[in-house]
Amino acid sequence: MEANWIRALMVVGFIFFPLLVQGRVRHYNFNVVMKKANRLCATKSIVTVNGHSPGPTLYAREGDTVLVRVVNHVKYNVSIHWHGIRQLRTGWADGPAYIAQCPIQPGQNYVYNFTITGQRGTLFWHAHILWLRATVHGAIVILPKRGVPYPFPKPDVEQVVILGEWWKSDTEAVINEALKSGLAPNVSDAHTINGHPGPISSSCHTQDVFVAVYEIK
Ligand SMILES: *[C@@H]1O[C@H](CO)[C@@H](O)[C@H](O)[C@H]1NC(C)=O
Ligand SMILES: *[C@@H]1O[C@H](CO)[C@@H](O)[C@H](O)[C@H]1NC(C)=O
Ligand SMILES: *[C@@H]1O[C@H](CO)[C@@H](O)[C@H](O)[C@H]1NC(C)=O
Ligand SMILES: [Cu+2]
Repeated sequence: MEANWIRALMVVGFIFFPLLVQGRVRHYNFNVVMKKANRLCATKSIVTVNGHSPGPTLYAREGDTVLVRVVNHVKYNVSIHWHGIRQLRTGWADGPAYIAQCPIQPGQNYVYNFTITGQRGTLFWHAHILWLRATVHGAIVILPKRGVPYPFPKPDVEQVVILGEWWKSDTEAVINEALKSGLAPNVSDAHTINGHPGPISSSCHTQDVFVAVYEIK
């Protein structure tokens, strides 16, 4: 009787222990699409992930496997780099175009498949071809394994802050002009926090302001 119990426990352990150690699989869909954006009293079309810039925040725990299916709906070749992620035997998921992979061509897709090992904190992802990273970027939040505390007191709230830049001109036109002339590319028109330059102009700043609402318990 007792032996049966032990055997049953062992079977359960063999099934669930690897799940605990290996972590979960996190699925994300990145649709690379054009989107009209209004900043600094001007509208232009930008390359985005899922219509947002910055794009979606990836959440994972240490030990999780991340699967990101990137579908390219724009006219540019695209690749995405997972900045700071250690690619252990998954070099083809790292992202730099023409270094780790051929870029994803218009109408094509690619699945990035990597496991997060031995690191936690907030990193970021960005396009790794042309100047698409100007608008194609976002955060990766890696939480400790379940049950493992932060190495500091638990914060009341957490907010991802992404510092960026905004050009009124098309950013591909900016870099192409620089490559042709051999001069430095034009400097940006504003710095941004989470994609918003702030209320620089008095009249039309509806999309220029970043707002965060917190409820402190
Ligand atoms: C797009 O990438 C493919 C390889 O994936 C390459 O053959 C092609 O020349 C690239 N197109 C442009 C416009 O760079
Ligand atoms: C991701 O990679 C793992 C390990 O190499 C493999 O077992 C799994 O089938 C891959 N998943 C997909 C969806 O490509
Ligand atoms: C770069 O700046 C110069 C000088 O202001 C301007 O004439 C040019 O149109 C700009 N280029 C782009 C691509 O916006
Ligand atoms: Cu990078």
